[in-house]
Amino acid sequence: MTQTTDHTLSTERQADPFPVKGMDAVVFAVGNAKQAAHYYSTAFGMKRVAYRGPENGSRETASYVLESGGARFVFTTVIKATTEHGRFLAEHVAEHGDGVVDLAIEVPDARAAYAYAVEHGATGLTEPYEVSDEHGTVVLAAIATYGQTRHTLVERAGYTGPYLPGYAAADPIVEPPAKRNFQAIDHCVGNVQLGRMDEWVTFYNKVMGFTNMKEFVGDDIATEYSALMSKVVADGTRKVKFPLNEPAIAKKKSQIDEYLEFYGGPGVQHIALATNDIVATVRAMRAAGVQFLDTPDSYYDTLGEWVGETRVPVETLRELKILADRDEDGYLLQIFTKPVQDRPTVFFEMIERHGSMGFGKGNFKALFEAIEREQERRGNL
Ligand code: TYF
Ligand code: FE
Repeated sequence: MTQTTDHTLSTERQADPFPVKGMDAVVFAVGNAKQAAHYYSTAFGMKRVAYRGPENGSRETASYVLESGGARFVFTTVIKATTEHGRFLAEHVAEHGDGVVDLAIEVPDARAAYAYAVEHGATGLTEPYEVSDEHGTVVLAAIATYGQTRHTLVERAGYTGPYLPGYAAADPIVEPPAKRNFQAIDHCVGNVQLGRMDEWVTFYNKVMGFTNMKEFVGDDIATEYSALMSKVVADGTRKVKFPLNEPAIAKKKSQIDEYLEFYGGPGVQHIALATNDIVATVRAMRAAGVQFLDTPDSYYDTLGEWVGETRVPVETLRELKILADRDEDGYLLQIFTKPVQDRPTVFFEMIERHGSMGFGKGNFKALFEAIEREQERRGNL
């Protein structure tokens, strides 16, 4: 009996050396978390569920926890830096502007995940530790990834509180929309320096046992029009997907170079959010003032010929500037916001998948041309 269980466990471990449950949270360090939380509530339709700040035991930082279905964002700011962590956050905002400090991953066993990662070459930032309150116990650990970004490994083991011990439940900032704009984090993209993409792909292969997905932007596409190279790594269940970009030496200045220059190094470029009604989502977000990249009409003139039947008529896609792509598994609809802060750094993607596991390869030309038009408007091309 015991032997059978042990055997099953060990073969599961062999099959997936680094089991993950999914993305736990995307943590942003920002200059003004109160206003960021307001923007993501009113413009993205997220719902505040928890808060931690001077009113409940944190004199140094204020953090707002917002959710939309299974997607969780945390906005943290420094009120008065007194510890190393506070100084780190303050410096992060000074150097990078508003950005992502942590792509937190939920794991079934944080101690095992941390041990595996560090054994396979990860830099440990925080050794596993327990935090408890009346809702239960959580185990946390953290490892470093590209730039100043980290992965906190979160073991929730039945924890029932609104976020983590130390956080109090909090009311929504505004009444959330009747229909949410998105329900999950689809993928999180990192920009790394020229020539470093493969090192980071290998990092995720070794440290987390992530495998490469088939979609990538190679030399051919890079020099033609994209000015970047890209590969995607994912966990065995494809719940956590991390594309990695590096600049390519092309005719024009790479959008990745623009990011690296203004972010001050590698970091998270975009977060893709999964929706099951991209038309309603884009209408609601546009009405709330979110700006999306433009797509020329000519894109829609030929779209129907190659993309085939989609849930949304081409005329509606044209009206809202939504992109579509098809591969052997199905199709996807996607759209990209402009950068959401003054620096041309972090942006978002809204994505509605119908079978396709890809990232919109068929749209790379149209998309990268749209990004370059924006780069030109900023004087960075
Ligand atoms: O995540 C992806 O791979 C797609 C395509 O700067 C993409 O969303 C890649 C690079 C980029 C913008 C979008
Ligand atoms: Fe994407």
